[in-house]
Amino acid sequence: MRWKTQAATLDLSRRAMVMGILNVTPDSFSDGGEYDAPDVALERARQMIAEGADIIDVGGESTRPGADDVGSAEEKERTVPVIKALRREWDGLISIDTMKSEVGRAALEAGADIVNDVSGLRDPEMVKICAESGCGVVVMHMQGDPRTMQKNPEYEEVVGEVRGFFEQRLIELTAAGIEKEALCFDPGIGFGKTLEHNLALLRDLEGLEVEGRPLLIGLSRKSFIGKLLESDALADRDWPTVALTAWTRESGAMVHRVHDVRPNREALRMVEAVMGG
Ligand code: HH2
Repeated sequence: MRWKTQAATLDLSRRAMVMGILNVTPDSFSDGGEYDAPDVALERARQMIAEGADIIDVGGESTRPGADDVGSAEEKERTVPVIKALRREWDGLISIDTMKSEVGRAALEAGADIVNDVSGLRDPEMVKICAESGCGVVVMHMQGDPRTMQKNPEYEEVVGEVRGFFEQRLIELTAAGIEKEALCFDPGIGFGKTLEHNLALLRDLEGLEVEGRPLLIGLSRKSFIGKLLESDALADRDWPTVALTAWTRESGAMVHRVHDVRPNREALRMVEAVMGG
């Protein structure tokens, strides 16, 4: 299994990748406001790289349910200086977590390698930018939009519907000029999904694989973990995250978007050692 970005073609056949989350936002649900100054953000990125992150995912807009919209200019101001500074000192992979084409373009110009779009590239201009640049692309499934998505999500059969979305986007995006090998799909845990929907998706990750494209999973510290634990404390969500990282690796997820890099990376290596091959 390969994933192509303009910088490199990544071999994902054996070793899964860790995507470390760098939220340069004042209001992200789990770490908002902690890393929103560029030098503090850079320091956090260095720490995640030292812990073994393969990708640093820079985000300038919170997508938590009910979050306020941020303008493109502000989102660029938050993310571009961090990407530029990180690019100067690190040759690993940088992704930009954005739904806005203007932000995507500026981030790629600043040195990002991957566009991570939780809307699955709804903006046609984003499709164009990705096709022209040859960047890696994460296409995430979301029912509705961040402001309203958790109001009353409904599916007849969630796994089939998410898979259908991946199949359709693969056809549309490749027809628009994005290489198939650049695509990575993500079921969007918590994005327009109830606890039961999230669990059904996690239970059947194999059922989500489309044409050999890699699956990314983002479940780190998400609220369904709090629901299962019957606890609101974010600090309680890190160990369950590691457990689910191991589970999802065994089920085939090859990119893991996490806050706490080291324990999740170690869990991946343990599972991979047992799986062999
Ligand atoms: N989840 C969040 C943000 N971006 N991208 C992908 N591909 N998959 C995800 O599951 C995903 C994502 C939400 O988490 P976080 O960034 O920690 O919080 P916030 O949205 O508040 O910034």
